[in-house]
Amino acid sequence: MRYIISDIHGEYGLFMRLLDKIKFSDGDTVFVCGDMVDKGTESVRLLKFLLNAPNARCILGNHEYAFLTYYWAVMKTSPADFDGVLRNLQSRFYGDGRLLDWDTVDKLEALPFYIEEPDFICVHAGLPLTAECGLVPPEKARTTAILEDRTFMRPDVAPRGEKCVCFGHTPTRNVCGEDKILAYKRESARGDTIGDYYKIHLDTATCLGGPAGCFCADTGRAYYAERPFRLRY
Ligand SMILES: [Mn+2]
Repeated sequence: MRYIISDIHGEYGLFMRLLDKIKFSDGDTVFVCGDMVDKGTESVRLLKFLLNAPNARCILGNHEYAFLTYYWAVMKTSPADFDGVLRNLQSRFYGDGRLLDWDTVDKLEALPFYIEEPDFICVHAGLPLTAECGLVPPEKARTTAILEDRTFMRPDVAPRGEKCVCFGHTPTRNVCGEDKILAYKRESARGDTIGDYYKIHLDTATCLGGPAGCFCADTGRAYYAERPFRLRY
């Protein structure tokens, strides 16, 4: 099965509980639509797991991109002091930053901005639309639009594309008042496969006390792992 998730934000434990819940195994694949890091306390642990798992496919979110931008700036000022640079980068993560190593930094730097599958596209925030509400292909979209654009989340934005667009970036509670995955179904489609949807908004506000949630591309079902206790902000 193919599962899609976004905006885990350092919540390693909750993410693992979600994998347990869906009985994630070697034959499955998880697609992660960015923002794996920051806010939670286990960003690096989560990165190490995801960037080394053969059946996890990840893209950059604005939080990873901000980290890389910082890294590139630091490298311009002190490129020879590798130990110093790594310590500097470690201090940028709240919680488990000391676990950061060069292998993780290099793998992060190699991540793409999008993933395109035969029936869906993963981006972090969205894709621009043409005047006719068609999707601008991800290879032609500006990276800032892919990473930051908040237009795509609006319920009235209904792209006419063959492929379903999966995205996160903004908690769905801002759209519907609940921490749940919003899957927008095509008219008169059954909904039991991802091709029956035109877009799927995946950010369940995990960093704000919400559950971790994922969508199964092969059944059209959403799964959630709730926290053992409810945090309120
Ligand atoms: Mn984001």
